[in-house]
Parts: sequence; structure tokens; C-alpha cells
Amino acid sequence: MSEEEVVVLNFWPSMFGARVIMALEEKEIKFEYKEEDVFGQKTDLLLQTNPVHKKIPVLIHNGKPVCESNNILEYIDEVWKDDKSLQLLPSDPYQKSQCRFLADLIDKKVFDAGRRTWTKKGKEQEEAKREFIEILKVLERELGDKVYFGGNDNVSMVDLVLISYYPWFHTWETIGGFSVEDHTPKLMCWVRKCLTRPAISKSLPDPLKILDRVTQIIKPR
Ligand code: GS8
Repeated sequence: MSEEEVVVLNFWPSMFGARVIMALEEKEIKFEYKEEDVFGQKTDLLLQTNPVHKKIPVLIHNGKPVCESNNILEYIDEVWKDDKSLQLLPSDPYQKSQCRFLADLIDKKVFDAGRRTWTKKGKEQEEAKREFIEILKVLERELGDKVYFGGNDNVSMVDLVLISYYPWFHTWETIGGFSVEDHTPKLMCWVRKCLTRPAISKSLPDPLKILDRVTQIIKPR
């Protein structure tokens, strides 16, 4: 393990980058962090390692780049698989397919609705808020009585993907004028449980810093 060279290219507010960092921290894999200002000047390293999308996150493992966050999570799970290490995806093919389905659903629905709570106004903003709460309710039902989406003592890819959006909730709630807790209290219990894990809490960006950044962006509107 000591000969492994692991580098992560990230942009600090990114939910896509945060889940990769959480996965590495959960599995206790040492890595070098490199910050990329993706909306400024992209580095040659980013352009060379992700020439198709030119986006973070990129995981560079012993010089070989892996792109697309959920693909990276699966890669990490397959490469660093030992008995004591946490398993992000179940081995059963059906369970695995359900895990991928939920991760994809979260990225399609939560990302899009969440973004529209601050980029839109009026009716479009109300619609975004409604869609965001609706998908959270679906996910709350999916969690059911389990501690984590991965079971009672195992965080899974679904947990990492969904919690990677949590730092953005504060911005969406503040600008949209609503409270996630009011609509999905059980999901917020799950959030608090996730945050008790050091690998998760130390890897997530500061919600106040995100709100500050977004407030700067929307100021001239
Ligand atoms: C999304 C990555 C992404 O959007 C994944 O890795 O899961 N499907 C991909 N990365 C953004 C930063 S986070 O908003 C990015 O790098 N954007 C730069 C650009 O659009 O040029």
C-alpha cells in the first residue's frame, strides 16, 4: 500500500469531488490533494488527465487517471478491497444495480433541482423547491429504518453520493426560503449520523463558505 501514488484533483465546493475524498478517507487511503479552479484557468494536469470532459474530480492512481466521480468510487472500491475495509458497493449483482440506480437518481434529480433553487426565480424556483423536496422524500422512504443506505453499519456509495450534496442544502434552503428538516426529518437524522464519521465530516466543504460564494455569484441579479 505504501508504494501507491494517489492524487485527487478537486475544486473545494464540489459534491462530485467530496464523495471521492470521503471514499478515500473512509478506506484510509493516503492521497495528495490538488485544488483546481475549474471556473478559472484549468491546469495542464487536469486537461491531460480528463481531456474529454475537462472536469474535476480526477483520481490519478500510479499515474493513471480515472474520471467521473461515481466511476471513481467503483474503482476505489474494487482496487482497495480487503477484509477490514468498508465496502461501498454490495457484491450481489442485483443489490449493486440498485445502488448504482440510486446514485444516478440522486445526481440527476438532486443536482438539477438544487441548482435551480438559486439560479431561478418565481414560479421556476418554486417548482425546483417542490422537485427537490419530492426527491428527498423518495430517498427518505428508501432509507426506511436503516441507519445508512448501505445497511446498519456500512456506509455505501449511495450514502457518500447523497451526503456530498449536504453542504449545499444550507445555500438552497437560505435562498429558497425553506427547511429540509420540516419536510424530511428522518433524512436529517441520517445526515447527522453521517456527520459523526470523521472521514465524512472532515471531507465536506463548509456550508457557510458555499453560501458566501453563491451570494457573490448572484449579487448583480
Ligand atoms: C460531474 C463533474 C463536474 O460537474 C462527475 O464527476 O460525476 N459527472 C461528473 N465537475 C465540475 C465541478 S463541480 O460542479 C467541473 O469540473 N466543471 C468544470 C467545467 O464545467 O468546465
